[in-house]
Amino acid sequence: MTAPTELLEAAAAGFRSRFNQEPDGIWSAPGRVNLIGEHTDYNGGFVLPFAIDRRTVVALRLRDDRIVRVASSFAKEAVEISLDELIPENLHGWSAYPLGVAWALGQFGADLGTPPVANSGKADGPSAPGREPVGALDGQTAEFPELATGSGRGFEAYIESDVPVGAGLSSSAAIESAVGVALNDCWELGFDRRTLARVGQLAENRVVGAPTGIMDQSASLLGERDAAVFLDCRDLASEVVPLGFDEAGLELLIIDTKVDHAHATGGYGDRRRSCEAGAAALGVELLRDVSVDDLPRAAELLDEETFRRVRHVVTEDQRVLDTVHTLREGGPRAIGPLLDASHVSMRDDFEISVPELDVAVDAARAGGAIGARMTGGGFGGSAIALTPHAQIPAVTNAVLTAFAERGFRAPELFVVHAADGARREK
Ligand code: GAF
Repeated sequence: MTAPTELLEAAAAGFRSRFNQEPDGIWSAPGRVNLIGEHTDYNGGFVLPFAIDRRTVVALRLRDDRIVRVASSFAKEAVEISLDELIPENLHGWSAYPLGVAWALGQFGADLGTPPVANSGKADGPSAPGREPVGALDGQTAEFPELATGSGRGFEAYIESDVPVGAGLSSSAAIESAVGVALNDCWELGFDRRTLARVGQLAENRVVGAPTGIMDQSASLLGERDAAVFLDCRDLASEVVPLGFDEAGLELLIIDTKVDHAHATGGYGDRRRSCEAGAAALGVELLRDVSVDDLPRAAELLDEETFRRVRHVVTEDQRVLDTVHTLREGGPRAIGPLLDASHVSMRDDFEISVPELDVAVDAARAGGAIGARMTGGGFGGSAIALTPHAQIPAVTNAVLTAFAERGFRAPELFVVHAADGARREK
């Protein structure tokens, strides 16, 4: 982990060297880890992620014309585009994340000064010349904001980050959230954090092309130190739930399996479609509306595979509620069995685990973790192990040994702490 001041200085220095100017300001947003509640967000259910102490930093300056230039420490070339050409079809590669957010802000009401185009006339979102109305994402019932104004001014941005890429810790949501708060300030849009989360989700869905839910951006924007974000993904109501890991002598260990995963292709979208098919067959809009008591009836109505997908989502929603209750009533040492049960459900019912994740979870438990599960969208990425401080060396050793025995690529293990969400730094 890079010290925050070093990251800020690196972003400012990177900005100066690329653009020969001082930035107007510096903003940052964290990655996230999900404690529990997987593949429940796009089903309108519950999640319990937290923002982590790994951040993405954006140095940004408004220009007097309509040119946008973005650069970063992880790409050789700066990308340049005019606000007039800012449409999803023109955005590719890493710059699709920051530029997608600028586009999505326009879809949510920022007047980017783009020329008027025919309005599609849909009534379920804000409407203004120059943008398509945004439909409700994932059946979210949160209100749309008032129309915002924007300056229509171009900008230059330089991005630096110490959120690991590909580890399932939402490096993409960290970019989206950091750019979202930066442009919200500079363009004086006045959007609240929930709206900025939806802006990030829209960029991810329509520009990057990953059919993901609202969890990652919400954690990055709403996180608080030493606490998790308990989010109802239907109405976006959230509560901060203290974790109490420190007081209980616990650490959250990340086990990055180094197995690549991508949500724009493959299994993530398939699982989403299974959930939608299950909901339709059960006559509900979202699986959130199915309870554990409804499962026997669901078993009669659904084919075997769809039933297992539905059972994961329904029981996972309940596990999130149980985890929040347990954290409040019994403390974090009591949530181990819920984490373990979540992993089994993802492995056997939702089938999104991979051998490396299963080995990581089993070895961590054998080494002394009090609960472990894969985290994030699955098919690779990281597992988490809730571990007594004194057991960290034993758990680390157990995981490294188990991976070596199976001939897996060596994983990376590190501890994360719950941190504050996106903010202006300077
Ligand atoms: C990924 C997605 F981006 C989230 O929206 C969520 O669905 C998660 O996978 C699974 O819980 O991180």
